[in-house]
Amino acid sequence: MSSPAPRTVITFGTFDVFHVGHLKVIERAAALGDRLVVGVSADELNLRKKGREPVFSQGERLAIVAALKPVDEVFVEESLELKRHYIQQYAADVLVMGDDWAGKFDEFGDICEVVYLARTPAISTTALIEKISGGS
Ligand code: C2G
Repeated sequence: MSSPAPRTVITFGTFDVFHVGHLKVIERAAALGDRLVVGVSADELNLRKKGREPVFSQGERLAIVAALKPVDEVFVEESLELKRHYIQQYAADVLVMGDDWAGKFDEFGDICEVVYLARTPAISTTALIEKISGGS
């Protein structure tokens, strides 16, 4: 008897100034399948989207995410518009995002399951940067 095909989960993020909220979403995403693939957004994409460079470069952010136990594979997310392509390229069965993105990726429900997980409260890269730089 053949065993069922492994279930691939994909998630995306910047993961800048890596914190426990990032860890939790990655752990919970991994628990939804057998293999976790993470798209780490490119420096260029961040600059375009947020108007500032990330604190850590894409090479550093990729290395941190790739070293996590629940992560099987990482790649650079070059554009937000390429989500469908990445889901297909990595043959993902499930797309997981934090619920700050709720509803935004429902269109991919035709090719995979789309799951939004509750964000970890009271922690964000922006708040950390402000705290570290003495802002609050
Ligand atoms: N996250 C979380 N809890 C927090 C902070 C972040 O669960 N307190 C989750 C986000 O919801 C997201 C992941 O951690 O699923 C990565 O967060 P960001 O690095 O802020 O990613 P973002 O810049 O929103 O992603 O295609 C999406 C892009 O790559 C951008």
